[in-house]
Formats: sequence, C-alpha cells, structure tokens
Amino acid sequence: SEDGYDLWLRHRLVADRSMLAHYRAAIDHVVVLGNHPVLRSAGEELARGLSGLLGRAIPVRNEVGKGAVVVGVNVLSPESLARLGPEGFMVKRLDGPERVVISSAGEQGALYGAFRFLQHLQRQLPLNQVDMADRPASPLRMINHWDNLNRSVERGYAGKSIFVWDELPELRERYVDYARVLASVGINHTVVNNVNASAEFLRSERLPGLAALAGVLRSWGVRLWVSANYASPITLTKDQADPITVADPLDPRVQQWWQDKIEEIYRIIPDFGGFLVKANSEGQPGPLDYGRTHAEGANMLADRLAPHDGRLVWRSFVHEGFDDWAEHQYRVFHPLDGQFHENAVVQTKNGPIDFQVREPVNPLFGGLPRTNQLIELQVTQEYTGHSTHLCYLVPEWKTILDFPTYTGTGSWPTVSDVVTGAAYGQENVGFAGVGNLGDDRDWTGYQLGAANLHGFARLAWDPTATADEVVTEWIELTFGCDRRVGSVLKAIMLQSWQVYESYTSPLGMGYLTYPLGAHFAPAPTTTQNLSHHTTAEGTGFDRTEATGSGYTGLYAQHWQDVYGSLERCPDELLLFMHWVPYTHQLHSGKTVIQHIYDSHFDGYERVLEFQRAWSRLKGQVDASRHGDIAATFDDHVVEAERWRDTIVAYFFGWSRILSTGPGWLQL
Ligand code: GCW
Repeated sequence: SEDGYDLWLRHRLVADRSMLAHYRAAIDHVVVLGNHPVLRSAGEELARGLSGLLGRAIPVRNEVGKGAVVVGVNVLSPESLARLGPEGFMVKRLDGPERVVISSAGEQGALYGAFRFLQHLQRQLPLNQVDMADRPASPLRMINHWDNLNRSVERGYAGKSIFVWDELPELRERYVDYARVLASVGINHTVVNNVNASAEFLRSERLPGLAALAGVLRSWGVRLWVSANYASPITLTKDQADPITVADPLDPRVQQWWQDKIEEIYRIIPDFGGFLVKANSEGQPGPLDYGRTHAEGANMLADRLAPHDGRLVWRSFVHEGFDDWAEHQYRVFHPLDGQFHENAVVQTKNGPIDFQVREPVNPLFGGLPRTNQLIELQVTQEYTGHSTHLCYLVPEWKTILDFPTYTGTGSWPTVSDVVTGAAYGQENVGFAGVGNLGDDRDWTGYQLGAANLHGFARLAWDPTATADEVVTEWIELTFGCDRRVGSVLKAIMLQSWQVYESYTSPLGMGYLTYPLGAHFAPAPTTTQNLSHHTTAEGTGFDRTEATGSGYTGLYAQHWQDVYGSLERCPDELLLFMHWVPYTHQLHSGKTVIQHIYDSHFDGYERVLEFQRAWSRLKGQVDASRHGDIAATFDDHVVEAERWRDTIVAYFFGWSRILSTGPGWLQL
C-alpha cells in the first residue's frame, strides 16, 4: 500500500495504456558510459525507475542497441554541453539505432538529466518532447538540517533525525534514499547537524561516521557539511593537559587548533563542503565575545578551508532585544560589506524577523553588494503550521525572489539576481533551505509537506519557474496525471499560504505565537513589543524612519518612500511598517479592524472548503494516502478555528468594536 515513502520518486507502472505502449516500444535497456560513482548512480536509478514505470526489467548493458537510454559525460556535442556547465545537461532522442542520450560536461549533470528523464515519463509526456537542455541557476543549493546528536530535530515535525549518529559508520538503506531525494531535484550540498551546534560533531571519534555518510552522499553528487560550534577548541580540549580556554579568532593556538581540525577532516572526507556557523546569536558563542567582528570570525575559518576547496557559511541571523529585532541584522552586517573573504558566504533569512508567514524582504539582500550571499528559506513549517496546517510556501518564496531591491540601476537587482550570482557575478551564492525531513515513514510528517521540499529545490534550480509550474510537477510526480485530482489539489495548494495568513496574521503583523515556545498556537498577548503595540485605539508597529524604529530607512530610496508612507504601503505589510487606529481605511476600502475580523472568518471557511474538496477525491487517490491526508485536514480545521477565535477575541477585547460595517458597533 502507499505510505508516501517514495515521495515524488514514484516509479509505478505508467497508468495511460497508450503511453505505456509508446515507452515500451522505445526503451529497452540502459547504458552507462564511464565508471564514475555518480554515473553508476545515474545508471542504477534509470534501470530501477524505468523497470518500475514500464513494468518489466530494463537492465544495464554494455552495448548500445536499439532502445538504449545512454548516460555519460560528453556523449553529445561537447561545445553545447560545456555551455551548460558540469551540472547542466542535455537529453536528446537520436536515430540509428533509436536511443535516448542523457549527457553533460560533468557526472553530476548527467545524474540530474537522468532524474529529469524519469520525471518526463512519470508525467506521461511523449518521447518526441523529450529533447531538453537545462542548467541550475544558482551554484549552491543546500539543505540545512537542525538535527541534534540525540536525534531530536529542532523545529522538526517528522519524527527523529534520519541520521543515527551513534550507529555510524554503519550505514542504513535509508541514507541512499535520502541522497536520491536530494539529487532528484538538484540539491548539491547538505549540512547534517543543527546550527545550534554541538562541538561533539567535530570530535575525532565522530569523523569516521561522518566520512561514511559523506561517501553515500558523494555518489549522488551531494557534499556533506557540518555546523560548527565556534567554541569547539574550548570544548574539545577541556580534558587536555593544557586546554585552550578561548575561541578568539586572532589567538594563535585557536587558529592552529582549527587548522589541524580542518586538515584532519579533509584527510578522510576529501570533498568536505565546509562549516556553517551561527555565532553570537541566541546564546551561541562567537568572535564578538573577544571583541572581534563577524567578518574576522568568519575569515579565520574560511582561510583554513580555502586550500581544500571548502567554504564557510556564516549566518546573519542575529537579534537582541525584541524592540529592534527587525533592524539589528542590517545594522550589524551592513558595515561589514566587502570584508568577507572569497570563500566566505553570508547566509541571510528571507525576512528581517524569523520566517513569519509574511515579512518584508530582508534589506540585507540590497545591502551587501560585495558579499556572497545565500538566502535561507524555511522549508520546515516552524511558524506556518508544523505538519498540521497545509501551507505551500512556493508562492511566498516567489514574492521574495522576484522582489526588486532598487539598489542598482532601475529596479535591479532582484533577490534572485543576488543569490544566483547574476547581480555581481559571484560564484559562492545560492539557496539554503531549513529542511523538513525526519525518520517518519512519509519523511515530512504530513504528505503534502513534501511539496515544500520539492518546491524549494526547484526554485533553487530555477527561480524563474512559476508556482503553478512547480506545484503541477510535484502533483503529477506524486499523485499521477489524473486531471481532476490535479486541478483540485493544485487549487488547494496554491491558495494555502494566503489562507494560512488570513486566519493567523493578516496585514503583515506576524509573530503571534509565544516566542519561547513551539510557535504553533496563537498567543498574541505574549508578543506585544515584538510584533505589535496593540492598545484600545489601534495596532501595528511603527517602523518608519519619521516616527518609528527607522527600519524603513534600511532600504533603497524607492522602498523607503513606499514603506514609509501610510498611503503607499501595501496592505499586506501595513501593520509591519505602521501603527494605525482600528478605523484606518485600507486600500480595499475596509477598516483595519473589519479586515482583521473578516479575514479570520473567511480563512477558516476556506480551510473547510479544502477539507471538503479533498474528501470528494476519495476513490481517485489510493485509499491510504487519501485517508492520511484527509485526517490531516481534519486537524487543520480544528487548529484554524482556534486561531480565528483567539485572534478575533484578542482584537475585540482591545478595540471593543464589534463591526465597522453598516451596523457600526462599539461596546
Ligand atoms: O527561528 C528561530 C528558531 C530557533 C532557531 C533559530 C535560528 C536553530 O525558533 O529554533 O534555531 O531561529 O534560525 O537560528
């Protein structure tokens, strides 16, 4: 029975009989040209996938005959392949003998082409449309695990860590499937442990285990990284006769310790990706403890990783008090622009707060033109409903990636231009997604949550893809090509982010959950000063330059003018930028208080519609996945109602306004 384990790598017998016959007539065997482990993976995947799709054995052979699917490096015109780079690929159908060729200038591209070819068949597309050429837009496409040594996962809602640290270097089957999942959508780097990092991950005894894991990942074109605790030299020399007692990046003993550690790592993991570091944030140690800057702290590590082709990713997520959370990152990192070395990368969350359902774009994307940047997006739904509320995030991510910074000429560059390297020609840039994978059978805790992982990876590969295209692909790969299932599910998925916003936190307020808790249930009284200043007269947060915290001044002039102005600020960010009386009129013509009420009630109704629409698909989707998803919608309805009632009661309690419609009533 179906349990979701296959995710979008579902290579079941092709449902359409004539397509199946068409494929069977054209495909007979797989040929791998070359002996590289990544090419072997590609061949294995093709043989397994095609055998499943065609319902008969499609073996790997040595000779190219009629019906071959050939995969290899430089099998097609090397000039065209060189233009696509080692991760790009071409797929071409050729005659004499009739065959399909999948090729690239590099092994990794060939693997990506193999997956894309299988997806073409999963989507039941004709082979005369199989010719394609593609390449990833951004160089670094990375997953961040927030997995701990005890296998708990910070902000994870899909069970325990898939990595069984204490069992390594013994390997589990599932690690191969994990690597396949990443490679199938072009992820090429993974950081396997939490950014709130335990120094234990760097202890010498742990390294053989990490090396074993890296070996599995390597054959699928994925490089392993570790989150490093900045105070590791202190922690890991504690029991020494002459322990190191500081983590000052300018201290020679500290430098030597890192030098030795990095050399030790590369001796057994030659393609080790590098370190991800969260420093001087939320209690983590860092260079500021010793009067050094973030750039000095980062460069000390970057310089030692550089000779090994390693990189150092340094997070810009720093905040102190609640009052100036939105401004803090920019104020700390903007002055450091130009100081980070070539293989150092600053990883910046999409918004200035913390993955709320709606935030303005982090002003750092316009504010660090001389710094390599990764955009950090949260695939795991920390603030967007865990594994209970359906919230498909690709539409949100699109608004962020398409955002024009106006920091160059015209409206240029967009966020996506910055992180693909198009803006400043950088190569150490890209996407980091805080993953949602765990050891649950369905990987992501609820079946539809897998769409967010798929969508993240697809946008990292091609940020110009539309949400409609990305979700359609995911649905077809996951549930097949039934038109009715596709159209119902697509409509639900594409609305779900804005629906979640409407019954939790409309108008850009954000952060209405208890800050020190699970970030799931509504708790608006606990976030006064963090996300709002609610009184009997009004609500919102004045972040203008003129009268507020000054946040709007961190953007290019264009956005300063738009966000700073009560008239021009878009409704969906109004309460992020301004404090307004309840009777303030929105562009829609409604008052703020009426909008808050209406949107919570409408949003809840929409969730009921999701539940009903899905239940009508009973019989169209296999019973086990259908029932599983239906049960999640039942929980979703209960939680949406809780949000609606809590937030509406909260604002009624303060405003005492029942309605500003025709029967205006204040109690
Ligand atoms: O969102 C907050 C989370 C923390 C997380 C932190 C961060 C890993 O609540 O759980 O810690 O952000 O991104 O560093």
